[in-house]
Amino acid sequence: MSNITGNEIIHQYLRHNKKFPHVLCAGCGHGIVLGTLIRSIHALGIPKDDVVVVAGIGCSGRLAVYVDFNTVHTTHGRALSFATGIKMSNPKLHVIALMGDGDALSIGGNHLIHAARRNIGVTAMILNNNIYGMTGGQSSPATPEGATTMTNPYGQLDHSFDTVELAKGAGANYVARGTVFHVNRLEKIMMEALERPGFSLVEAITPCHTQFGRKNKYKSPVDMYKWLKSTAIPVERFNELPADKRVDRMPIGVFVDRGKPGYEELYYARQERFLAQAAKGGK
Ligand SMILES: Cc1ncc(C[n+]2csc(CCOP(=O)(O)OP(=O)(O)O)c2C)c(N)n1
Ligand code: SF4
Repeated sequence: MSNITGNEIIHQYLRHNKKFPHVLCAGCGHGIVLGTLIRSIHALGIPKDDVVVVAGIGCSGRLAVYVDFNTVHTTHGRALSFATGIKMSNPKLHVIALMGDGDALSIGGNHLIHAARRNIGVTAMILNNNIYGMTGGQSSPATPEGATTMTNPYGQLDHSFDTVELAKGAGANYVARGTVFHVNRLEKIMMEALERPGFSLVEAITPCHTQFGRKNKYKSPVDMYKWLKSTAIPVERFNELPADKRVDRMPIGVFVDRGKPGYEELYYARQERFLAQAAKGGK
């Protein structure tokens, strides 16, 4: 049994001499998500060369540049388009798309629903901090109704997306939500998501005190982590609550686990069938 610690594991996967110091604010949850992803990949024994991390643009998008996998830092909202192409050209790779809530649900929303509908074998991770972090705190589709943001100083009027319900409705194969406060649970979810065929979506709730918290009564990172601790509840317990007790609680855990084969699997199986038919003279 190895005595190697979580931090030592993470250090084996970072681009130490190239990309540090990192740009994240002290207390940002994004680094915890990355650590969780690295430990999950390590625990599953997936070789570095078999992993492709594709990221969009945002503080979350920066994560791809720090890790020593195959990485692609793409354009805003398009991580899933690049990830789809990579998976289709080499289905053996573990393709992971890292996206912020703005990246995945706003400019990239169309790509998200169609990747889920198509069931492409990509693991999508949405780092939901309820805000556009990198560009200064504009509202995103995940900003809660009533929250104060740079673009909604009198409170957000529109409803926010429920990422889990959106992905479920679009047909995603595996849908789960975790938080960076509940790290062990998040790690378990990520391992499952990486192992599942087809399109897996993990929503990781991660605090941005800099752009979201300080305008919404969570001034410090600690306030935000306390909020995660008190709000999140396992989905099994959430489902037993009466409607009035569900208000302001956020279910976490696994919501969908359909186990359907991925698009690429069906595509290549069909291709093989056609090639075999063609070899027999098209019969
Ligand atoms: C096509 C395009 N539009 C807008 C931008 C500006 N932009 C950069 S990051 C970003 C939002 C990032 O928010 P989110 O995806 O939630 O990630 P976070 O920074 O919060 O991790 C925007 C609008 C861009 N880079 N490209
Ligand atoms: S602005 Fe927010 S999301 Fe970006 S690094 Fe700082 S805390 Fe993290």
